[in-house]
Amino acid sequence: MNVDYTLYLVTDSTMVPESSTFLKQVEDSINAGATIVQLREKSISTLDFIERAQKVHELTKKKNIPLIINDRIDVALVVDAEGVHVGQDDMPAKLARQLLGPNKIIGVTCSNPSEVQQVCDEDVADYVGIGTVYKTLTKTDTKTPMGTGPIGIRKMLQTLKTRNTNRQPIKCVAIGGINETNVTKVLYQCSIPGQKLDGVAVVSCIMAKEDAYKATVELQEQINGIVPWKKDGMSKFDTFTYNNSHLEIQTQKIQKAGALVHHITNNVVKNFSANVTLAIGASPIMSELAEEYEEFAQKIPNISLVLNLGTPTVEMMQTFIHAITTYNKYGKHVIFDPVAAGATNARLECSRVLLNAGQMSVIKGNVGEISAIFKLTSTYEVAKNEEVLMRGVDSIANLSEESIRNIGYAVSQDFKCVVVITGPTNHVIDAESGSFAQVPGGNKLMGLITGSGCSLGSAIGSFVAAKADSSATENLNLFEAVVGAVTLYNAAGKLVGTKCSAPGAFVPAFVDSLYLKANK
Ligand code: 3NM
Repeated sequence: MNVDYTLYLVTDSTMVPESSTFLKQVEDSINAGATIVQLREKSISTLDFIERAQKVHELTKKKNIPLIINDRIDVALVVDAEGVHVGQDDMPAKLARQLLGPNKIIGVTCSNPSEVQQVCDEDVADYVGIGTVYKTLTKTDTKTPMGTGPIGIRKMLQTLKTRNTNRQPIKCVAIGGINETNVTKVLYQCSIPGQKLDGVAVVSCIMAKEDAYKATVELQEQINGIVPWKKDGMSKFDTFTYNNSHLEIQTQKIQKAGALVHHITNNVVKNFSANVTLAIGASPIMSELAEEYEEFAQKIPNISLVLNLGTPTVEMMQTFIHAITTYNKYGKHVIFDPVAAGATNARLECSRVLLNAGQMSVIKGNVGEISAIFKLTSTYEVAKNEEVLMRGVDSIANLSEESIRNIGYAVSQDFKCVVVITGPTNHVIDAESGSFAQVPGGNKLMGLITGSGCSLGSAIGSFVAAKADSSATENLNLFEAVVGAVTLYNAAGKLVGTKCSAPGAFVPAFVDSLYLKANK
């Protein structure tokens, strides 16, 4: 049976609005385009379950879509449903297969890579339901009640991919907290090269809606529509050599466009970062007032957001999340600096939460920080690189340039963003287009002043914000904008290094140097 898992409706009779009935919700959703239905009833009698299953089966048969029964193999057999779905504590899939024979669909709930691995090893299931993607009120006893986010889903997809290569694939749908506002994000972010979701499974965003037909149509439109998360197109090249004539074009554009860089950054670098932004020709906004973010992101055309994890607090995390979702909503670029992500597990967890909360355009860090983020990628378990040492903010890892680039590539691939790894040589990587640039470092005095790394984020923010100027004729892409920022920043550092021998005087000289280079 060729099953379409695209929009998988899982029923729940407890959340049907008063204005409707259970069967009407299911029928409306089927008529509006649900592609497969699972009858999930946790607290009704066997007799009622059978009657309900028979009625729902009439509806699904009319549309020629499969009916899957949750947990109850006996009910599935009685109504001759097309399949069953079992959880980890239900009847083992192997036994279900023995009872149901080879032609029925069997699905299994999985919450982590080892559960997926087990399904792969047993090799009797047709699909896995992987979750919980995001926190949900529908099922509160899941193994990951706060949600695995796309990061956790990608790790499960990696396990599935290993099994699926060159074989009849086990299909997969994601479940948990998916709705019309995040479905395109889920489909975009929950994918790795060679393995994507076959669909999404939803309960409340259809069953609890006043108009289940409209809710289903809306979801289908989102699923079939243009993915707003997609980055702008990029040309293909192996190693990108930055043309200095681009720099002039880009810096002029920053000034012409009135680029604004909204920073939510750490207490140590605020002043320096604001000065760097101004020197380049953009304007800094240092706002931690969440209430104004909607206005910024909606009303200011050339604005970007720099998120810096330097001095995080519990309250700041909420502000960060609000900022990410708001800037994502309006398609504005977010630059993420996971400061000291490798220093403590708590900081890595902050990074995980933020990376799960939305889509970053750029992740920038030193080798230690990007190596920490690498742990969150789907390839980490496979590639476990024992050489990678993490010791806080300092880049101490003795990694080869090739290993650094591979780590950056993995991060870029999973998080679908441009990655900048700073150091004596800076690496700028975009896995999607296979673009890679090496930018020579600035000056070693940059390592002796606070904020030289953080303020590179401001430079990137300035270039990336200006890139959004649609009136400009030059079509420089995101990757090129980032390379431009890294080039300017380091060239300015290098220039100062020739005149300055100590860190104190370096700071003002560096701001001047940036200004002069950007205003040539
Ligand atoms: N299984 P909603 S989450 C039935 O994580 C179910 O395995 C889950 O409901 C899992 O779409 C879930 O309303 C409920 O968030 C999902």
